[in-house]
Amino acid sequence: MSQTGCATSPAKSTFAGPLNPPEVPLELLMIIPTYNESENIIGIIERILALSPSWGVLVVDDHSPDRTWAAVEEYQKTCQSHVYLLHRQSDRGRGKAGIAGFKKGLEMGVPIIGEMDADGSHAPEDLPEIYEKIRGFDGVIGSRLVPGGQEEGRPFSRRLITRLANRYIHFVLGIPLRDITSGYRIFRREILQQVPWDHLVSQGPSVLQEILYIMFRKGARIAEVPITFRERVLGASTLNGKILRDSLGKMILFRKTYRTLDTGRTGSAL
Ligand SMILES: Nc1nc2c(ncn2[C@@H]2O[C@H](COP(=O)(O)OP(=O)(O)OP(=O)(O)O)[C@@H](O)[C@H]2O)c(=O)[nH]1
Ligand SMILES: [Mg+2]
Repeated sequence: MSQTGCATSPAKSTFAGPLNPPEVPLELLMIIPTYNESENIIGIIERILALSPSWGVLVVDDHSPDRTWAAVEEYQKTCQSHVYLLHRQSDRGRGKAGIAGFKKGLEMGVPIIGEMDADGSHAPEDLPEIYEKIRGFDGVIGSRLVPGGQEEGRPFSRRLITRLANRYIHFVLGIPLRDITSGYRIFRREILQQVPWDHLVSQGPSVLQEILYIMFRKGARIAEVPITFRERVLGASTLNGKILRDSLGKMILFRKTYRTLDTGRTGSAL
């Protein structure tokens, strides 16, 4: 496999592109953090690649015991598409994986960078509409909670938690979006460049809200597009009650940390 990049920290993280890189320039890079997603990852990659030759994926795997990273490496040998792998061998975590992915995407010079889950909850087929919407905006969120948005196969308790968590975050941080907990979103590199990636407070999933809050304090314009969110079918969830409580507890810390970031104009959403 050809190394199209270099290790971000010696021997702990390796970055590689496809064996036969495509000639078409990369316009959209979707970061997919993975941990034990070997049953899901190749299907998701293929569904994204089928949408446009100038769209690609960056899988950020934390040395999954089920060897998700090895499945991606095998795929890179045969495909002629923008498929990249950041294989992190220490420092496990959804939050840190996302941060490493955005930093790598910025380093690669990609104009629009997004993130989504590997478990099928975020349908690649919603991506064209999300991408289309970014004209005139700094970012777009795939939203379950705007008109037209849906959740399929989710128990009532999970739907309730999503709604209560969003109300709480909205109350504490004042972010004018409905689905602040959505992990399906894309951003322009100009707004991503304003995020202090090496100094974020979050280590876990609350990084999703921390990034959005920083962007809003800096005046970002973010839109929401309805999506149908589907409950995971294969593999196991990594979310638990402790992670949820820790994440929600972080919102007050974000408020204290970033309140003074205001650049004079306030972010808006449509
Ligand atoms: N790299 C990396 N990815 C992770 C880690 N934990 C979770 N992920 C990935 O992050 C995404 C979201 O994780 P899920 O376990 O589906 O969590 P969730 O979507 O909040 O919870 P569910 O609704 O139960 O699916 C998936 O693609 C996971 O594989 C981790 O420690 N490292
Ligand atoms: Mg999930």
